[in-house]
Amino acid sequence: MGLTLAQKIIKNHLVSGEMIVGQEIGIKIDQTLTQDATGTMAYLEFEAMGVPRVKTEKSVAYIDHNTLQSGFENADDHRFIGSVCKKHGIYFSRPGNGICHQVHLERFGKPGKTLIGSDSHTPTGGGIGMLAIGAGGMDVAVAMGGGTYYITCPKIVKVNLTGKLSPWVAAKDVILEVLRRLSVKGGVGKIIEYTGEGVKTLSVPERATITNMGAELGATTSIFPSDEITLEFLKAQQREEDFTPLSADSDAVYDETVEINLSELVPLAACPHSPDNVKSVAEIGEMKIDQVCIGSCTNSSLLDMLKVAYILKGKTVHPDVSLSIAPGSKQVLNMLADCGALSDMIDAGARILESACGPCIGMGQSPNSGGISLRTFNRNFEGRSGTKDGQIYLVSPELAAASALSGVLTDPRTLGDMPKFEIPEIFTINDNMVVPPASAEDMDSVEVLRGPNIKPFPVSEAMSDEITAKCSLKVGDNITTDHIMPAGAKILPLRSNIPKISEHCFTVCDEKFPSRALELGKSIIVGGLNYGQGSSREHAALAPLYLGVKAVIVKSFARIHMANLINAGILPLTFQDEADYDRIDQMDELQMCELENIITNEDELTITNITKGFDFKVKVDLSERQRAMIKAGGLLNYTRESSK
Ligand code: MIC
Ligand code: SF4
Repeated sequence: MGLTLAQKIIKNHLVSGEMIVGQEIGIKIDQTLTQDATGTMAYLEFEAMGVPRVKTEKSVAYIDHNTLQSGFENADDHRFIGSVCKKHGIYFSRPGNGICHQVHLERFGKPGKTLIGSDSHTPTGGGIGMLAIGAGGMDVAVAMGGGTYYITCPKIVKVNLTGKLSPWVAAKDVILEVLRRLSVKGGVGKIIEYTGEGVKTLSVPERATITNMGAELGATTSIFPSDEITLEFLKAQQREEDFTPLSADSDAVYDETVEINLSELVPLAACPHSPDNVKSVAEIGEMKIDQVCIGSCTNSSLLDMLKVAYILKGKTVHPDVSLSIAPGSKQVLNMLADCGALSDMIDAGARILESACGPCIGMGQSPNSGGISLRTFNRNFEGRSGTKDGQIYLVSPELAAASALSGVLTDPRTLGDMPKFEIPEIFTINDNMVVPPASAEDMDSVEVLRGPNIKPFPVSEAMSDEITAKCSLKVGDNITTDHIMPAGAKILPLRSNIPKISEHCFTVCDEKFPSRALELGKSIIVGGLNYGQGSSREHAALAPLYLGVKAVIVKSFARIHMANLINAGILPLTFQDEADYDRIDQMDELQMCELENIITNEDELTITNITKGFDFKVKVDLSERQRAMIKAGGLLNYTRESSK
């Protein structure tokens, strides 16, 4: 039986387990990436492991999220990360060099290699045929130390692309269509593999837009074959030697198939407040807009920007619209400047932002009250923009630029003939903002610089045999990590200070949660389906840990967040019968006994609701390794214990 492309890469990197769907497998990791908002924790964890130099083929640390620097905190973090990198063998991409996923695709990613990154959009690398997976910072730290990365062996979904995109219909519309069909939980436990004749019509940046936003499906990752288009891209990046042709076997067997005829797609938008709330522009109808933001790791490539500049050239942004543009990397910005496209954008009235995440993570450019904002980003969760009642629509750069001129949601197909946009024969290469690490001889003399913003991470205790605690919070379906641990300009600078950032935990849902949880001392959270979707931020587990949360009982979990809970030593449980969710209220007292035995040997656990006087069952859906981690009180304790 033939293998799919993802299966081939997994097989080449398999360290433990068997490739059987649903079983835990361990894979060897070739490359890692971190970004600054998750990076400080990841490097503190790496330091705690005591490995002198990273053991990966390439590890890169990017500074792209916390670049506002409105106090000393971000700058402290940048300095800390820069010095750790120098000492321990990690390449350091300085602020201004660009968004991690865009730069990694341009300069470091390699077809057929494995990459894990402490950011959920790491699957961008799937655009050049990498097996690129988002993970918690602790997992990335372990991989840097040469440790194995564990995942549940996923199902493989084939997305068969046929036809060719019509003029002004974009790669963004492809992934929005996939999201419309599969939903934000449709990819959980799955890898999305793109195949078919239509693949050849898509450039690498277009493929990367699609794999990037596969994160919104909850998928483990997404991947395209590595073919002549990949070669052309790598050649233009002067990295021809990194190319390997890769594709699925012709007799590969997939678990599911989705058919998409590119020729039939139309411009789409994800409406507030979920990336799967997708409608066509025609369905939404004429809608006045207040803001347009173009950029983010989903849509900030040179090709995207050239299309935007072409649409804006010689025109003026509508007087009622604020347009901001953040090119994804220094390479993109430089090339836009050199060819005059940047000037076309500035001339039209665009507000040019630094090559960084910026508005995508609420770092500036929050819309006006109730404002309608079209963004080329990948997430439109409630409040993420920094304006609680902001109405965020996710769209393609083409649609965004056309609408910025007209002031209303505009179908870009009304723009007339579309010229051919192609990647250049050669990109401008200058890696002068990537600082290489010190040599093995010099590394000992490098001093790690820690400012007052860098606080140690919370220590978790070994699991106790009984948990009797109140439900400090009950939440509904599709709770995102932006609900659990909000980001934005005010909170992001606290990422290296767990006690401080915990004061904001879940405040989007309930302002009193942090004080209530602290007062209770220990507690349990109850939630619905797809709990913890979205980002990889382990702060969404570390803050609850600091606030005394011992267990989370939900209808289902998102992949990365569940792994982060286990890494933090918090017990993740799922309802056997979802109807029991309705029988529990916030502040009910719940009791779990004989945990030592049950977590070691059993697949289910009976919990007593002491307040209401009934028992209910939950699933203990954990691998042997995860059970050992929970008992030890998290990954760091487990690693320490197993290395004794
Ligand atoms: C995001 O897009 O939500 C982030 C900010 O990039 C996160 C990482 C973080 O919270 O630092 C992600 O996607 O993992
Ligand atoms: Fe940055 Fe936004 Fe991409 Fe996250 S989704 S890495 S915040 S650009």
